[in-house]
Amino acid sequence: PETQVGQELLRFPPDFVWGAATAAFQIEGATGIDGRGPSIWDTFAATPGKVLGGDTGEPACDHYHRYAADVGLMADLGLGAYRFSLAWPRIQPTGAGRVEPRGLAFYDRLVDELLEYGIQPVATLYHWDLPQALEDHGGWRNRDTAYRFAEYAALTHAHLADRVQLWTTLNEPWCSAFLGYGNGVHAPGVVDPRAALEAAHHLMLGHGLALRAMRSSAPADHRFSIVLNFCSTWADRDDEAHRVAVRKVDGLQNRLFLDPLGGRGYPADVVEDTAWLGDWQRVVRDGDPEVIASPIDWMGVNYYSPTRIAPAPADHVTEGPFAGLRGVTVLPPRGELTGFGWEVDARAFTELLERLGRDVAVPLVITENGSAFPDVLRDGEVVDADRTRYLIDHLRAVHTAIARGVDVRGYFAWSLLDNFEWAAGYSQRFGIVHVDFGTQVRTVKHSGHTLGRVISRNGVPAGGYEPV
Ligand code: GBH
Repeated sequence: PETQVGQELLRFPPDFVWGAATAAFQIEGATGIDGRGPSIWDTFAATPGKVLGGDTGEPACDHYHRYAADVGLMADLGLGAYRFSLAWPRIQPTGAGRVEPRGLAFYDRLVDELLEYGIQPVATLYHWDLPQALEDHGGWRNRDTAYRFAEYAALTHAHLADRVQLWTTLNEPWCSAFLGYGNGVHAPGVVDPRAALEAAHHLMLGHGLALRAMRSSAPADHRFSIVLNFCSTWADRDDEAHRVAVRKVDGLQNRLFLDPLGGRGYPADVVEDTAWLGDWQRVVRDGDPEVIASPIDWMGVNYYSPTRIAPAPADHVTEGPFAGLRGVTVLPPRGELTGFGWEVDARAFTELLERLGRDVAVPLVITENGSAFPDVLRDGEVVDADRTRYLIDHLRAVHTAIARGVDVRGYFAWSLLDNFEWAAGYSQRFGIVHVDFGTQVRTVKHSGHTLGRVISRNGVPAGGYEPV
C-alpha cells in the first residue's frame, strides 16, 4: 500500500472530543430479562410488515451481555468518549412509578467499565424506546408523557450523577414525532400529521421539564443538551417558488425545534402552513414556551444526507416523512448514494454547520454522522472503502466549518457497531465495527481503523484516502 509521508494534516482543536455512538434498542438485545418492560419498538417489530424481514430487537448485538468486550473495543480504537442511550423500559418497566434496580445496575456496569478505560460517557435519556404502557395511554400525543419523561430523567440522572457529566434529553424529536406519529414508518406507527405536531410539542415540553428537573440537583460541571436531526435542503433554482419550498421544509423540520429552544416560540410561518390540519397549537399551554426555552449547554447535531426538493401545487400534500406539509415535492437523490439510497454530500454538512453556528447560541457537537454500505469481507478483514471515504470527507467538512469559525467541540461516528437499523432491520450496516449477528463476532472495519488513526493524530489528511 502506498504511504503518504508528509501529507498535510488538517488538525482539530486540542481538546476536540472523539467518540462513537449507539442507542439502547439498536444494540442491547436481552429485551425480555431483568425486569425490562416492553417498548413501542418491541410492539412495532412484532407487528407483521413493519420492520423489513420481520427483524426484531433480538439478538441485536447482545451488548447487554457483551458490554465489557465492547468497551474494550472502544479503548482499542482510542475513543475518548462514548455516546449511548438508556432504555427507559429497563429502568421503569411501565414508564411510571416503580424503578427496576436491575435496569439501573446495567448502566452502572457500563459506565464503570467506560471510566475504567478513561472513556467519557455521554448519556442520551431517550432514543425512541418509549415504554409501551405509556403508548397505551396515547404516548407522546398525551401531555402526561412529558411529565413521566421528566420523572424518569430526574431519577436516572440522580443515579449516575457522580459519574456522568454529559447528558442529552431526546435524540431527534423530529423522528419521534413525524416518523412515529406522522407517516408511521417508525413506532408506534400512527399516521396522523396533526398528531405528529402535537407529539412534537409534548416531546419538547418533556425535554424542558427534564432539563429543569436535572439541572436543579446537578453538580456544576454537568452539561445538558438535546440532539436534533436537521434537514439540509437543496433546491435546483433560487427563484421565489423554490425559496418558498425551502422555507417550508426548513420550518417544519429545523425551525419548529430551533425557534422554541431559542425562546422564539413556534415559527409563525409553520403555524400558518400547518393550520389546515387543525389547531394543533391548542396543546400549547401558558408557561410551556418558557419551559422549552430552558437554557441548554450544547447542542447535538446529527447529519447524514441532504434532501432535494422542488415546489409543487399549493394543495399537493408532500410525500415521505414531511407529514402535513403542502406545496413541496421531494426529488430523488442524485450522484453517489449509500446502500440506503441516501445522497452523499459533505458540502451540505459544512453549510449546515455554518448555519447552526449563526443560529444556535451554544457550542455544537456532532453526535451522529455515518453511512450504510454493504461490507466487503476479504481474508478476515472488512474493506469498507465507501464508508471510509464518507468518513474522511465528512471529517474534512467538519474541519472546514471549524476553520470558518463554527464552535464544534466533538465528533461521534454513527455507529460503533452494525445494529438494528429501525424499520430496515439488520439489512443496513452503519458500524465502524462489523457484527456477525449469528456468532456475535466483532471485526473492526477499515473505517474503524481509519477513525482510530484520525483520533491518534487529532487530524484528518488534507487529501487522498490513506489505506489503513
Ligand atoms: C439516525 O436518524 C438515528 O438517530 C439512528 O438511530 C439511526 O440508526 C441512524 O440515523 C441511521 O438511520 O424518507 O422516511 O426514509 C437519522 C434520521 C431521518 C435520516 C429520516 C433519514 C429519511 C427519512 N433519519 N431520514 S425517510
